[in-house]
Amino acid sequence: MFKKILIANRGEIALRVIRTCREMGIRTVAVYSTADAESLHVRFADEAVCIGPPASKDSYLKVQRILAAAEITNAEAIHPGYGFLAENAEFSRICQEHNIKFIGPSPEMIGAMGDKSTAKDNMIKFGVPVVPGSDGTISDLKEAEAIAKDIGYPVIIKATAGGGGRGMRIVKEPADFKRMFDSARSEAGSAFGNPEVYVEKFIENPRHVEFQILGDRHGYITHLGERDCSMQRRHQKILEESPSPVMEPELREKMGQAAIRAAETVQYEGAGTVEFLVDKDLNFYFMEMNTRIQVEHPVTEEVTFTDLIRYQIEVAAGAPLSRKPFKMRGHAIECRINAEDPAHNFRPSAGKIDVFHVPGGRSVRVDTHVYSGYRVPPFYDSMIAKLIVSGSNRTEAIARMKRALEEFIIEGIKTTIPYHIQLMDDPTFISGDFNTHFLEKQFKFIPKDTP
Ligand code: MV4
Repeated sequence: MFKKILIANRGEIALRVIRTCREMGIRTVAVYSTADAESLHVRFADEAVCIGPPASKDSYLKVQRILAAAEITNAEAIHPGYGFLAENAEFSRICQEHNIKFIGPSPEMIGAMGDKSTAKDNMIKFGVPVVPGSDGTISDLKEAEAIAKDIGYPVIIKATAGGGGRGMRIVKEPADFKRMFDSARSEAGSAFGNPEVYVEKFIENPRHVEFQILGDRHGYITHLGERDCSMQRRHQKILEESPSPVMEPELREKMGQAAIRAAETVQYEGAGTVEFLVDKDLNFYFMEMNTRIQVEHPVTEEVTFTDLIRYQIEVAAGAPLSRKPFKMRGHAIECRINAEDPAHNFRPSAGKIDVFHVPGGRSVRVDTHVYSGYRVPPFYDSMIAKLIVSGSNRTEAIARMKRALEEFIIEGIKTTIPYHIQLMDDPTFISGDFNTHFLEKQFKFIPKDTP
């Protein structure tokens, strides 16, 4: 087992990794920008190395500085968390070359899954269901229009290098196709340096359901059930839960096996997530595979009684996974608490937190790096805490979440807590019958007593 791990990240996920390392008796090295000197990941790590000024590109994305920090502290492995360098093939390769174990995907796995059209083609070869569409990418307009006509409108054009909705266009009718095709290609070109797009049938009102996967070096791959991430706004997840309200044992078995096959296409090692779209008839389609630990991993931990970071570290060290299937029990929900003002179009709200009181009680978990007196820096993403609750069923979990949100006191900055409190009372959320468009098209947040 590793004696020392460097955590190439900040915020709650850096702290999350440090916590597991401490429980495993592994020493930790934090890296931080000058804006994060007062963050808890710096305080709770055994050692900390300042790697530069606030801007991510000058600190958390500086490969050479992070490697230098690992070398001077004799760290044997690097955990990248999520975001920053977590899915950077170059960083993964350079770690390999410096004999530092990257606790994440190999450059090959990042390459195979990072290109969405290639990933989709591999899925077809391995019998994983995908949305009907073009065979690979297409650059010829006439050819693309013919395919769109063939699969039937509406269609969606997607950037092969994309993700998170960029370079994506929904086309309702043939008259719009040329304009959308050109703009998708040009947006993809400037955003990703790769204009290639592919076309597929647009699935109306889908749910986003993703499976947590673990693979070991010995070729064994298993899943830990699903998370429903349909509660999104502008491609940002707001709330996640496990199990999915639409899941039944038979569907879980089918989707779980498809997710395992998806991971097998690249002999996946480590923790990963296979995303599916699920339509109203519960047909499911592979979307993409994320080769990292995700923000929402705690809901899986709470229903499977596991520590996913521990598994990541163990399989990176070469340990085999147990062949016993994971069991799920109860229901868990996570609300992302962002330093944003939901009354003003979610504008960022950085600044000093005067009071930070976290909820407690049974089955309530708060993953956060902040505390009373902490200053939220304006340079990074706005998530300041994750509130995760569990219960024996969904109804109990919702009631507990509402109670915990009401106990959460954050003064000095605006947060998304009031938005989540209203969501807990929404009949559509409570019914479990919602899709990825619900938050933007249906849910209306009504600000209370804000000037
Ligand atoms: C789709 C789709 C409908 N049909 N693909 C959005 C980001 C990327 N991960 C894929 N996305 C979508 N792909 C087909 N063929 C609808 C979406 C989509 C979406 C998916 C998940 C969560 C929120 C979404 C919001 C809008 C569109």
